[in-house]
Amino acid sequence: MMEIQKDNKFSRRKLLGGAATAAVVLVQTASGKAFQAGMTHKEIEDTTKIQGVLPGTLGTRSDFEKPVKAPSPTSSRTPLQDLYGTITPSDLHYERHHGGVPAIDPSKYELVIHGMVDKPMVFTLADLKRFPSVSRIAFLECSGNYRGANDGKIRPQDICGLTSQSEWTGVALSTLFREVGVSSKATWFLAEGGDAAVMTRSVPMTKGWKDAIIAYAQNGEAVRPEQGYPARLFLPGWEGNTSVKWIRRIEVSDQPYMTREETSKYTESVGPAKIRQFSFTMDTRSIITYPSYPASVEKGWIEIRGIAWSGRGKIVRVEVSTNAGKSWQLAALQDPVLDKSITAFRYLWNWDGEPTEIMSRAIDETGYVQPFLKQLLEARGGNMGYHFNPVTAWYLQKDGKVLFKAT
Ligand SMILES: Nc1nc2c(c(=O)[nH]1)N[C@H]1C(S)=C(S)[C@@H](COP(=O)(O)O)O[C@H]1N2
Ligand SMILES: [Mo]
Repeated sequence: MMEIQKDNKFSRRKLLGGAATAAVVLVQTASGKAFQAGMTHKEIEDTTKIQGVLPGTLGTRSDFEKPVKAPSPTSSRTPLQDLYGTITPSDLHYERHHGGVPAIDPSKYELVIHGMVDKPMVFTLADLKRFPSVSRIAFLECSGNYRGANDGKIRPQDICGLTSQSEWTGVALSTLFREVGVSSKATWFLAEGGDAAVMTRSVPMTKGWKDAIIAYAQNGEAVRPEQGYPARLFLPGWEGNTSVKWIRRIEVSDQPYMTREETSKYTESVGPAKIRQFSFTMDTRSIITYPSYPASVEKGWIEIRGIAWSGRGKIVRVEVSTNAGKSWQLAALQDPVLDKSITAFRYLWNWDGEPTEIMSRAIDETGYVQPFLKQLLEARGGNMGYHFNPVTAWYLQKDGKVLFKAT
């Protein structure tokens, strides 16, 4: 920050600071050769002295901004610490696929609905788009969304970057159920993907009737290939793996199918000799995204910022502690606070510069309180696995460096 002197003069050099060298790069990459030739450093710095870039066919991200996903062979994590608000830019939506991203020609795409129905039917993409559409903003989260690190050098992206939020648009599955005439005796349906993993999950009909969407759009454009182009199942608030991408078949039944994904995977121990199966709902969670590793902070006013979400409903409260959990303060929630959606929160805090731990915990409309890691490990008999939503703490060192701390 810079103060303007009383005579209203201030140093341009100081105001622009380190941006000067980077500005050269911007001009060269974005606005082409015409503006580079013969221009002095000073002229390039002054954006009022040169013609800017002309309108194009696609927008670009500023060359100064480089948010990126963190990919591994199985997933790619959203850079939560680099984002603002609650909608994840589509190219930064996390990815999780078991057999890679298939290339599906939308003109050949078909969705079959059969089983306990009056009229088995095949829907093309155009057919799906002819039905009345629905849109809703909701988060998606992988049930395996937790990481820790003993050295504290781990970002929100690494800890829980397998969550993202979009506005999803498509046709309500209930509309298609009516179209095919689902039997009143049906209790489950199988959702099958058209990828190399042929991912399959059994879903209770109640969810299908309630709020399931066959989504063909995401944040105003066609669903991205990584998210299931040309259409995916989207089940608000439920573990990500049930939102089957590249959906090609729905079979209606009166029992679950016990697929590989719901027997060998996606079950978790709840005690020493008990396993939980069909644990669909994502629990309430929050994380402070600023300040967080690898940021550094200075003593004085800090706006603590973060996100909270719950698969059970709306977030009603986020509490922040700035003294390692000894006492808790209410954070302000940013509107809109939507059902099964990421909600932004903030808490203004004056740091005295002494080392401390800051943390947040979310409470949803069912009264569920986000647990500490210790509580989760006790309840799960020491097993780490799916559905880990612990309170995340950040340790502020005296030098202002911020490190992850397990709770
Ligand atoms: N067909 C298919 N659907 C799938 C998967 C898959 O591998 N194949 N992965 C699932 C898992 S484990 C998750 S967490 C979400 C991830 O959705 P995203 O990649 O759009 O974030 O998709 C689910 N749907
Ligand atoms: Mo997942």
